[in-house]
Amino acid sequence: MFRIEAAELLLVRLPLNFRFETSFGVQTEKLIPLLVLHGDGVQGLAEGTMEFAPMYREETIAGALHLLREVFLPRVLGRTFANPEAVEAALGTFRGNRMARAMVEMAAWDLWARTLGAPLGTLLGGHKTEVEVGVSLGIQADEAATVEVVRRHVEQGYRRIKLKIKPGWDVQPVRAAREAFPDIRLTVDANSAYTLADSGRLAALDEFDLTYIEQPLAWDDLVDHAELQRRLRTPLCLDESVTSAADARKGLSLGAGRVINLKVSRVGGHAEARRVHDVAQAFGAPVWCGGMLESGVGRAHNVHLSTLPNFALPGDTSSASRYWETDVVNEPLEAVNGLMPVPQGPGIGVTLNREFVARVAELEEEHRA
Ligand code: OSB
Ligand code: MG
Repeated sequence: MFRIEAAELLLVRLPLNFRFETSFGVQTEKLIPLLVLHGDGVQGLAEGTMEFAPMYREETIAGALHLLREVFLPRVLGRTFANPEAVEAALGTFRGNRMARAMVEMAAWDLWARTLGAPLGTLLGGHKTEVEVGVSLGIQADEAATVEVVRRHVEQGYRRIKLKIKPGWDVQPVRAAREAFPDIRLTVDANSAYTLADSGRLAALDEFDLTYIEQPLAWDDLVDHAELQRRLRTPLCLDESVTSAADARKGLSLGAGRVINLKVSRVGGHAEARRVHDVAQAFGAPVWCGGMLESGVGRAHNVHLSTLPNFALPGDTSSASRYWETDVVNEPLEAVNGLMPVPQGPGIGVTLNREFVARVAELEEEHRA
């Protein structure tokens, strides 16, 4: 049992250490909503991964702040819950907006785990004490820059390199990276930039021994992905278009992909993420933990979720120091030789750097029943 006494809603802006270009745009900073749920002497932390503009999926920060203030937080404040699934159920009547709902659900998991004094991963059913990680590398200026940035991350020990691609910039960077590094685990991510009419161009990637091609087609599509998968040798990996265990079941049974990029926030929280994990396992499909350029709060959640057994491929949860000069948490989250240690304190195992957060926060609100 735990009670949700109060909530803090924070918004911080962090400059990124690198320019991150994807098929949908360029990011040089990250605007990050944080939620702190206060219980009996413990706090639960979560991070929103929706963005300022609806470029990845449809959710936005403004929409999430509105829903948290006016709809979701009023449903949980001042109430006692048996477990985090009961918090999920309290928001279960609402449609969509899973990243916003996930903030409440994930903070509840952290609060509950801290109440019990157990690491979150253990409560989720995970056993690993470190998880394999790769990196997601943005679109570079040319082939030489691509090879150079791949080299740097291979040397750091990352276990998989993912290159962002878009129409007109796909075979070129992949060929350059593959020729320079014949043996690395290499993947690409198109963030929904192609259509079925491009299947010839995507089939040209078959010769590069990619572990998968991530989300080539529309963000809300499963049917065209199934048709594309029939035309390719390379497995497809679904990201944007899986927001629930039901989507995972439909996608895998249609043959829309053979791998799932599992982002806990995209599917509405840890309970649903575990269901997606289990559905994929039943289909014999591996999952891996995606990222949304999270601060230490979201990153720690991701690492704990990744301790479940069917996270069989390296995740995007690379070292926090790649992203930021200063993180919002006190504890370092650093991979060594491509292995990220699972923070071993209670809950997600990291704590807010309150002094830094107060300095960079653009919004600080307290909500009570
Ligand atoms: O598609 O996985 C994606 C970042 C923002 C939005 C979507 C995606 C990504 C990444 C970055 O690939 C992964 C990370 O380093 O956190
Ligand atoms: Mg992706």
